[in-house]
Amino acid sequence: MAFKSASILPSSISIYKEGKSNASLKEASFFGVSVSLPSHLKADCNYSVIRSKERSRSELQLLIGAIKAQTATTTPAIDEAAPEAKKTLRKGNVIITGASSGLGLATAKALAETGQWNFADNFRRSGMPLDVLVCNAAVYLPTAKEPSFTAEGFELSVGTNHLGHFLLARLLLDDLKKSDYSSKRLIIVGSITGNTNTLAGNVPPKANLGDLRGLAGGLNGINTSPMIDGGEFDGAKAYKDSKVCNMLTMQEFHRRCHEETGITFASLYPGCIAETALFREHIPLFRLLFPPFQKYITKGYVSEEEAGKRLAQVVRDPTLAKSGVYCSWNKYSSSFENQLSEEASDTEKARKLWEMSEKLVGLA
Ligand code: LMG
Ligand code: PMR
Repeated sequence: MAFKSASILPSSISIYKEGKSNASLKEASFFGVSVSLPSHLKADCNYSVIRSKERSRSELQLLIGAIKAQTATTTPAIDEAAPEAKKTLRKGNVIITGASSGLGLATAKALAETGQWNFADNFRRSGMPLDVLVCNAAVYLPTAKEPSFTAEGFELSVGTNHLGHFLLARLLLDDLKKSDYSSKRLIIVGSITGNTNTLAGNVPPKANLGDLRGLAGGLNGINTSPMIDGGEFDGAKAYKDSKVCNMLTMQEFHRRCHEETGITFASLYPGCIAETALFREHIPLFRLLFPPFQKYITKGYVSEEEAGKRLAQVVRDPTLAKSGVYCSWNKYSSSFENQLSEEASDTEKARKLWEMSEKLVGLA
């Protein structure tokens, strides 16, 4: 279970100081410690814990991996046979720079595969409070002909974009509960492309979770389909499906946990970030034409910087503290509570998705 949990976590976790929250994630990670784990080889590395106060020197030393490159931390097993029990009876940390690929990644992977590394535990042991969790990492594999899989055998898009977030959010919910911060939030990034009540959501292939039969079977592509609805693999659809899962999960969290915890659960579509590493797998022609298409034709284009400011608003703006909502922005950059598609607001589907997901990630 430990391994299962650890290895479907997103590829990195960055922690950085206040004052950077309006900066782009690139800048923010300058002060960050990132945790890379094996199964999201291509994931964007955007789990960020924005800290509201300066920390003590000793805490800051934890952040000593203030290194721009991708960095991994892992934790050794408890060695019960060791005589110096005090020194070894806790999980330690290792920082590996350059861990988004190559040797660094392979090392982080080897450590994680020992089954003893689990970021959530590690974070808890650091004693740092968690006030806001942003689940933003995502992969998009529009040109893949065949599915690829996480270490646990889940189709990679849904494994990364939904199951990884679901597990991380569930594991860190207790930490959020304990926080004494004035406005605790859990944010899961959604997308217009998962919402079939929009033009963008009607561009084929359309999101559709069906009766979740593929998910129920474990999305492993062996004895079951790699797609949630049980259909043939389609990378673009898998991404859109995963975004429907994100939006459903946010609402299910709201229904199950908001009243008791006071945590704000929210999702958003920050606009079409047409120039982003999310499209690294797309064909070059798409990457060339998509930005002008969005800028001059659909007018849905936003820069990474503007999108970052929007997400930062959802993290900290007191006027965006309502729970259970999906935020969007109009052409004047004013936020509003947007309407989700029928499927993305289906309460029964949300419940089933929650229950199946917790089984798959080993929480039930
Ligand atoms: C699929 O193709 C791929 O097959 C798949 O592998 C994956 O990549 C997937 O979504 C990703 O896409 C999608 C295909 C669908 O799109 C294309 O092939 C077109 C690519 C377009 C890329 C953008 C570049 C556009 C270039 C235009 C030129 C730009 C020049 C800029 C210069 C500016 C200078 C001024 O495409 C189609 O199937 C075609 C038709 C799709 C239309 C979809 C619209 C459906 C509308 C339905 C409306 C329903 C009503 C909805 C209700 C709304 C209510 C509000
Ligand atoms: Mg889309 C108002 C129209 C609109 C918006 C806001 C988006 C957003 N897109 C729109 C329309 C269209 N797109 C139309 C009419 C087409 C057919 C030409 C089209 C095509 C298209 C493709 C091929 N669009 C795409 C792709 C992708 O590969 C992107 C995708 O689906 O990624 C999953 C994409 C997107 N369009 C968007 C947004 C936001 C995306 C990126 C998805 C995301 O950021 O989550």
